[in-house]
Amino acid sequence: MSLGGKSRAFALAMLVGASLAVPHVSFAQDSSAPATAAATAPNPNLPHVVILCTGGTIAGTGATSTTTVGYTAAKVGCDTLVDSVPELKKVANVTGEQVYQIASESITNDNWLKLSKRINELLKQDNVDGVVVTHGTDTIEETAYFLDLTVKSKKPVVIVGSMRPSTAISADGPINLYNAVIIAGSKEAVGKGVLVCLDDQINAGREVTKSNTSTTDTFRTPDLGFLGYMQDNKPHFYRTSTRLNTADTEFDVSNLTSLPQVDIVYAYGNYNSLALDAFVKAGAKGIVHAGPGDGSVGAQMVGPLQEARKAGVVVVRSARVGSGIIARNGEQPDDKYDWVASDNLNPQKARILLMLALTKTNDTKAIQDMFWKY
Ligand code: DAS
Repeated sequence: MSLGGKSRAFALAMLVGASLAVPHVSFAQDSSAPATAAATAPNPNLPHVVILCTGGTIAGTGATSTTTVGYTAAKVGCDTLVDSVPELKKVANVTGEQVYQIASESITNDNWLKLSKRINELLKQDNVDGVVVTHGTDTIEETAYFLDLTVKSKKPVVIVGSMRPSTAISADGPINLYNAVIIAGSKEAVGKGVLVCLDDQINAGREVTKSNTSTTDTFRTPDLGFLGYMQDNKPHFYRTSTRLNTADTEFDVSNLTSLPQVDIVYAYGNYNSLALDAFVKAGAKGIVHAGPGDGSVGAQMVGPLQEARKAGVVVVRSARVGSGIIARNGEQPDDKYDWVASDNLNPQKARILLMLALTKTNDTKAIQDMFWKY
């Protein structure tokens, strides 16, 4: 571990301790207050980036500097997290807000609505150039797609996390946060949709998925690849997503206090309709079927899914395989059964789009069109 790294981990440990005593003055702990420039006079030559903290490993602490699993996520507060990377102040005027403090496997629809509404409030402010969201890695891909569909601005929104806790040797959080702030304040990232950047790789929020339980390069975009690199303090883009996002989407959550219930039925050999029947009985408005192969459906499940459709539940066929297009009328006669094909969205992302689609319509032709456009 380099001396710099050792001193950083030590500094963070000190900050974690100190932050309990002295609340940092330049961070709006109350996320309803307008973001103001940091306590020190803002540098007019630097962008103003607001860091919204939500928890996760990037805010996690371990018992020792070599603890990289079995640590506690969502422990370090936003101001301490930001203070532990003093280099941020060289690239942006940063202000931070603690929106919530959770391990992201526990995220809820209410968390998503609160975060999207806060980002939309901030990006309406002329003095805010971009937003970074620090987040647990487990559901970054879902939050990223939810925000890609509901943030009504072309300004950059970059979601960042880490695979090692903040107290670990070679913690990846500080460099990931530093890179995310640079991207969020950059002109190059404007209009590219919500982005996810860990391990120097810039991915599209719509396409990225967590592909490994523990490695720092876990975020991948299957088949299509990431959009570009972070290198030497600059984003280098080589492509952009072709799908509608952010300001070009039809979804508006500003007046929503809840989202329609959509559940995922995971398919496997010898499965049955117990889970599906329970979801429908509990009031699910949509079901995503995570089938093997090209979104295949076991013969024993076709009837129960048809019954769910007849009861008014919208059925979307996705696939558990992780990449590729779910062909409409491929493995199943979607036209005949009035089902929807998820295009290349994995089940957890298809659920996000179906939830938002159901805030607009129950019409399956209109919903299928949304799966082709977003
Ligand atoms: N439990 C994980 C989460 O909060 C920790 C992490 O990887 O961020 O998503």
